[in-house]
Amino acid sequence: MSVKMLNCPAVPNIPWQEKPAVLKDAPIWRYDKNPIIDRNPIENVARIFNSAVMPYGDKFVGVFRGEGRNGVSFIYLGWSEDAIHWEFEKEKVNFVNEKGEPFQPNYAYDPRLVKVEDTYYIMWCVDFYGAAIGLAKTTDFKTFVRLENPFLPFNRNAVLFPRKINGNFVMLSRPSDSGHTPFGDIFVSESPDLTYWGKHRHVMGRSSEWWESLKIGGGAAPIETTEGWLLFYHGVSGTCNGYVYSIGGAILDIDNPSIVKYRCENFILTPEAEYEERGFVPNVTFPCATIHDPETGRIALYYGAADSYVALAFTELEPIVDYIKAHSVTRHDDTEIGIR
Ligand code: BMA
Repeated sequence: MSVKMLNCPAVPNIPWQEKPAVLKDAPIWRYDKNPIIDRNPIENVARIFNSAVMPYGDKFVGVFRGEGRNGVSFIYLGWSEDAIHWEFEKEKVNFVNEKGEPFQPNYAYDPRLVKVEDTYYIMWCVDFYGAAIGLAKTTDFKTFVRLENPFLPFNRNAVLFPRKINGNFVMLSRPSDSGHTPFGDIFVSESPDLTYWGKHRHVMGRSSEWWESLKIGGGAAPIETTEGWLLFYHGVSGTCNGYVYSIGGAILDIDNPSIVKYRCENFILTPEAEYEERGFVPNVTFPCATIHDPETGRIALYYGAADSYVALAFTELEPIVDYIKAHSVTRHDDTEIGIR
């Protein structure tokens, strides 16, 4: 392998399925038993989607967006032996503040889960007098301590990098409005302590490519590679029949992630399967996590499908990086440092 993953543990039990021979030019392929999480997965939870998972010891853990029968989303914890079949805890995650007192959000959706050093961080969309970013930490998946909300409303799609860069925590986010946000670019911010955030930089904007011409947002936690940070993100087009959410790929500079080195002009996955095209919100593929193995270069990408299911797709490091580079189109907005 000429491209390598850096600073991530081996995951010998990564879920995997070989690329079907019929698939010629697609860099990524769906698990043939998708969706992996069906409707009504927990009592009083109608749908689980847009959720994040990661290895934990020799098992897997996940934070899941469970939308209740009352239409409100909270985060549920799940455990798995194989990262495909999941057992969920019946009660939603109960957060506390730093004094140990209950501090439950009014709602919580689209969680991401990222380990930095010895701590696991969850970031999600919280009600902070409007949609904004919630942040919490855990070391044992029993106690979840909420930290300061990092950004002012309105904001969504926060994704922490899995290690500090130049001594600071680094987080992607997508400033938004209070509704369904018909615009949006990805920004990056830094913090020495996860309380005070600054050095805000523009990473990349919606592009002239139709599939991501309306808005974009960070997806899975970036994977550190010898080519830069590999980012799977979502891109949205506004059709006459509503939004369509596809998955894109980009590679960010390792020391200055506001600089986009490569950005794939093609989507790498777009709603095609029935469970992506049909559901509570049709035509949504929404990436939130990867499990990846540096030994084999295998990547398992977890995405929400049609706001109804969790689905799984596979790719490999070298072919996906080659594909992104071969189809890369960057603009000045992408490659500049991102401050004006
Ligand atoms: C976005 C978010 C996602 C959702 C998507 C499509 O605004 O709320 O959770 O998947 O819309 O409905």
